[in-house]
Amino acid sequence: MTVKDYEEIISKRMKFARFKHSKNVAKEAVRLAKKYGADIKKAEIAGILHDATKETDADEQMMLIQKAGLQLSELERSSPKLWHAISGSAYIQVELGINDKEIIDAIRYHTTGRAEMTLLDKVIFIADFTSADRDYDGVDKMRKAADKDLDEAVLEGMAFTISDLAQRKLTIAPDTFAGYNDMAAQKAKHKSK
Ligand code: DGI
Ligand code: FE
Ligand code: FE
Repeated sequence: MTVKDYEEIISKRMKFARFKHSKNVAKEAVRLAKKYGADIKKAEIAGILHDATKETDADEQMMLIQKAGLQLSELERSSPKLWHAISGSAYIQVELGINDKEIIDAIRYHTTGRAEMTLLDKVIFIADFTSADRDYDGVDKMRKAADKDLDEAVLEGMAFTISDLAQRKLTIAPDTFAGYNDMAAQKAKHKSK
């Protein structure tokens, strides 16, 4: 299947605004992949598909997760915002027959991040923060960071998410903390050299 095929498939699963967002993330992911040497084709595919199940019924998401042999932790179950990343990674395997682990993981961890993120994980994580449709306080700072240093941008994005969630007294997934700690520890190591 081509990226055009994927576009057509997901356009039927979501409203136009999210479809635009998905196309913008794919475009930004390709730009970042070129800049940082990630696989351009995989970046485009993971970008277009990253929110494939964001507007999918909870029941269907749970079915996809089960079909892919995945399990939600207690905390993930109680955080609906996290479901689409997991069910999205399930959907592309179960319904689209994608078996590329790098693409599957980039979608699985696009919301939380994780420890030891791959280059593709980072490209998708940041493309979601800096895509053309994003317009939050600090988006210019994130875009500048993304152009300068991908790792620094990932750390900045994770710090932003954690502060925001803590401010709102929401649960924070272990993968989110693991990603933050991993990137912060790497930065500390480089600094002390
Ligand atoms: O799907 P998008 O809107 O494009 O972006 P996303 O997949 O990064 O989702 C962002 C939402 O997910 C935002 O409302 C914050 C939330 N989120 C991110 N990390 C965590 C989280 N929510 C919880 N409960 N825990 C997390 O660790
Ligand atoms: Fe998302
Ligand atoms: Fe997104």
